Amino acid sequence: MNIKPDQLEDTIVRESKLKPKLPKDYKVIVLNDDYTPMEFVVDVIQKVFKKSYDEATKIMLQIHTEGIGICGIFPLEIAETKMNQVLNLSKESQHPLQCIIEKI
Ligand code: TYC
Repeated sequence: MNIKPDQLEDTIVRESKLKPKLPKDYKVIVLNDDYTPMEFVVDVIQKVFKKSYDEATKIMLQIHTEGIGICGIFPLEIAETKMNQVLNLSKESQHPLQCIIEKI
């Protein structure tokens, strides 16, 4: 592109405005605690993240041993929804299970 100096600023502004914004992805992370039953965590992971029993069990054990586990990666709105689903299920059952989202 051959741009004269007086066109430069305009071109930069236009290009940055036109550039399509890529959606940013977020990790949905479930945290370990000492009280939530393992079966409950497996059940929540299966329901919210549509994982098989075996896959959900693997993730739960990873959280249990490492302290945290990634249950999935999604665009912001979906990540927030999934986090809130985990937190609501946990609250309903009076478990302290925590879930956060983190930008990649
Ligand atoms: N640490 C819990 C227990 O021993 C089980 C557990 C696993 C809790 C994963 C939370 O995200 C979690 N009962």
